[in-house]
Amino acid sequence: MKVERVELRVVELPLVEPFETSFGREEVRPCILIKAQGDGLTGWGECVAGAGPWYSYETIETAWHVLKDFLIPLALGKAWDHPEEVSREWERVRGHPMAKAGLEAALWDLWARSRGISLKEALGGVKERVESGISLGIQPSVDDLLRKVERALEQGYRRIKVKIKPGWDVEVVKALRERFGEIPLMVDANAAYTLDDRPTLQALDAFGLMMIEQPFRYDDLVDHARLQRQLRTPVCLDESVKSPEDARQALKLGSCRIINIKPGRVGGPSAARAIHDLCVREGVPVWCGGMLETGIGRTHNVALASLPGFTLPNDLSASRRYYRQDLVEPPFELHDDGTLSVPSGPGLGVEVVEERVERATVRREVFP
Ligand code: OSB
Ligand code: MG
Repeated sequence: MKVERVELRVVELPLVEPFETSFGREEVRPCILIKAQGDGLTGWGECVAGAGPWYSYETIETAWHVLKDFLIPLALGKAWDHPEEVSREWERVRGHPMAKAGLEAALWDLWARSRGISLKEALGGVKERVESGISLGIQPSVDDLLRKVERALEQGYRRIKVKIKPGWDVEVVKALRERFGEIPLMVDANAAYTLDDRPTLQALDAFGLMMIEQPFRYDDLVDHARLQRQLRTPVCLDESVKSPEDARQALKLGSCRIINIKPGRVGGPSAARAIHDLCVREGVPVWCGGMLETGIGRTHNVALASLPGFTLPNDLSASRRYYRQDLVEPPFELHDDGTLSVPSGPGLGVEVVEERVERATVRREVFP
């Protein structure tokens, strides 16, 4: 195959409700969409870098720069047989996993379509449905959160994740346990704590949580290892694992017992699959995280989550939980059993509605 044309766009979609974490609050989700064309086919990818360097150092601007000036030139016009060959060319570009992941995803879609197979098949997925969990942001009050959780449980979500930060943690979890009993519950700190906060984390340890996600710094492995030795609750790493190599080191150090795999954070579908394979070998459960993706990124994530090692519920919720109108048809709907279907048509297996993409576009450039 050969990529002959790449189109980059920044799109902005209003969220159905603001999403607040320990690092900030989002009301509109901007992202870069990548459309790669070659051999008469089109592939789509989504780059999850945000407006500011809060979750990671990458932003829309840095990702646009790295895509435009380095990654796209290395991909255009070269013959290749598999997307991994192209992404290997990018290894000399240090860091910038979100920029790489968006373009690599488009190449996987293109490649799967060229073979007439679904992304699920292309990646080696086995599941027809993936388990859906919901990630609930920090709310104005505990009562607001209780209402949100009640609604999510009614809808059938298989696990509830709540964002925490100092001052919004033990009391919140206590209220949830009192109200809802032993529901599958976990917390995500987005790196808001330090070793000095161990009393708080020890207190959380008493609530039988499925896991505590990323309590410490976005780049820490050592303090997490120390914490994990002192907790019964599994630590799950998100921000700290930016590559298969980070995952290897984290497991070696005992920094976590679970990994949240986000293709965007780790450099793309190939790296995500490599971390999955490593975790399966090591007996470490994984699940697929999310970055409030539009239907394009979500479809890639759903296909990844169909791999056999994704044994825990994912941050893959129904389209309507994020956006009034998704960019793909059909949108993702939650089945009564709390799962989403994995599309089975060629490539993404859903239709990208270009007219909606066009309406949401605030910037566009075509290469060459
Ligand atoms: O830490 O998992 C996170 C969204 C944006 C940035 C970071 C995170 C999240 C989520 C939402 O938790 C997951 C989703 O897409 O449903
Ligand atoms: Mg997280």
